[in-house]
Amino acid sequence: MSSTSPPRGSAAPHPSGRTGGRALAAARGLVSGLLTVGLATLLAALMQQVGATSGQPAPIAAVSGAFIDRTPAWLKDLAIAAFGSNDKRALLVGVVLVLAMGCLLIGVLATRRSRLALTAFALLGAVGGAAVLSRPEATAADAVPTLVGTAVGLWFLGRGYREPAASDVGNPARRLVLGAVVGGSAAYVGGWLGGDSTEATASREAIAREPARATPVAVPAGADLDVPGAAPFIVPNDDFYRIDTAIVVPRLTAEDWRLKVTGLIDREVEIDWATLQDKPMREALVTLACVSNEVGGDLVGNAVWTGWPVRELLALAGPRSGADMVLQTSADGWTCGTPLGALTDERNALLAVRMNGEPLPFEHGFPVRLVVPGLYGYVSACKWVTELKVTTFADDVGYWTPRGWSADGPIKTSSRIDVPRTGATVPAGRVAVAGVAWAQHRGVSSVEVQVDDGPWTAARLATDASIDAWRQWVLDWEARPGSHVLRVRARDRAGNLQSAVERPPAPNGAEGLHTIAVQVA
Ligand SMILES: Nc1nc2c(c(=O)[nH]1)N[C@H]1C(S)=C(S)[C@@H](COP(=O)(O)O)O[C@H]1N2
Ligand SMILES: [Mo]
Repeated sequence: MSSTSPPRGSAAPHPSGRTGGRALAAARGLVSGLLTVGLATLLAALMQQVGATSGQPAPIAAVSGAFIDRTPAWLKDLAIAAFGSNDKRALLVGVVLVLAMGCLLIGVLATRRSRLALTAFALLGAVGGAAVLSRPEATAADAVPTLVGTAVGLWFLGRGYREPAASDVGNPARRLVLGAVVGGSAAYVGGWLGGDSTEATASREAIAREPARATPVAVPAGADLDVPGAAPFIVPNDDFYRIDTAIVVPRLTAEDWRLKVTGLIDREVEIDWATLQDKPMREALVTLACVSNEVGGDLVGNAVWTGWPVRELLALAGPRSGADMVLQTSADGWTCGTPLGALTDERNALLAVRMNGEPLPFEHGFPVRLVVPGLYGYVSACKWVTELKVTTFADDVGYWTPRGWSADGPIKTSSRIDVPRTGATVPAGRVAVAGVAWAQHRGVSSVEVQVDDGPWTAARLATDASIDAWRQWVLDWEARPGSHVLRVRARDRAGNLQSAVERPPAPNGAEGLHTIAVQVA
């Protein structure tokens, strides 16, 4: 291999002088672009899977997204008129075509003005990177895939024109094919891993810009006690626990989403996103809890959910007598069986479309999921929901039932100490002991704390915001030096005292009192 530059000005001994040479040079530009985009797409998908980025799309999608955001309304309308719901796909094709043209030209340019060509290529990469960074919620890490992809593309392009013509005729062509295969496979795998995130991201961002039309929920001022270190009353989306079986998070567009009601009903009903938007939405405070949560664990969280009561959809379908369960199915095939009654009674069982005011994050079920107060997630909170089959517990089972978990999953009255942390050393004197307690759809009526073998002392409760939401509590403890054990228990409005008997999560939820050890200095 030689590092000699091609002769400048004269193309005589170089293949670019011939038509075949120029085609080869153009192809080299194209393959360099494919490598860049392919590797950037793959890397973006991988980084997104491990949570290293904020989940911004690869450069092509980002450029398209940035373009949409800056498109005047009349052009948008024109595009929708011309391409209908394929307008975003048309835009993507357009961006790819323009990029491909640019790369072809750069490839040809590289044979004569190599430095200019490399600069132009780097500029294209910079535009892609800038587009990624311009997306809402983007962080610096989101630009890394585009940077790496551009570096590899530049290297490939630079290598190509440095190759002396005499070396071997088969070699450059073979290298081009290899580059195209690597770039193409990376793009394919990246696109698959990213789950077609391009259109889905654009779809979600468009919804994020729409105002939420719902009767707002009132969160009373005293619902959050603001004790440092304790869980906030409303858990931000980014901090919310996530549990599902999805290796690749489904990324649907709202436009492609459909939900059908089937089974033991009077008439089949199918709704799409537009239909759902016209329904009267409401906001509700609901605390989700995972049946796998250990005593003291953090697989529980509270959020404001916006949605349409699912009972109204079921009423349109008309469940037949004899039905006692609804088998919910997700876009990725996961299922759960929910008691029909919990979806038809007066509670706020919602077809949720927003979480804390934002469109559902992809990880939490975009575009639509179920949120059912009082039931563990594994029997109720289907994300990416696509079908509700009205059926019976005798005829159907949800995903987790044959895997050792109960068919029924009402949430157990529970409580947790957030501060101090177990094992902590605290100064003697007044110490705030604080945490949360939950008894969804029954409501928490009291929380008590016990220090060592002392009496159970009532904690101060935060203002009750909803019987479906958790409740913060705090106790001012006069801490004396030494080792101490603290435990907590809650009582619900139905009169149940939290169970002190220790039971593991399987088959229907852990029991026992959260107990911590602290040192007082
Ligand atoms: N499609 C789908 N929905 C699902 C699950 C799943 O595996 N797939 N897991 C459920 C379980 S076990 C819980 S606890 C909740 C968690 O919801 P979150 O990830 O939004 O906190 O989602 C439920 N919905
Ligand atoms: Mo769960």
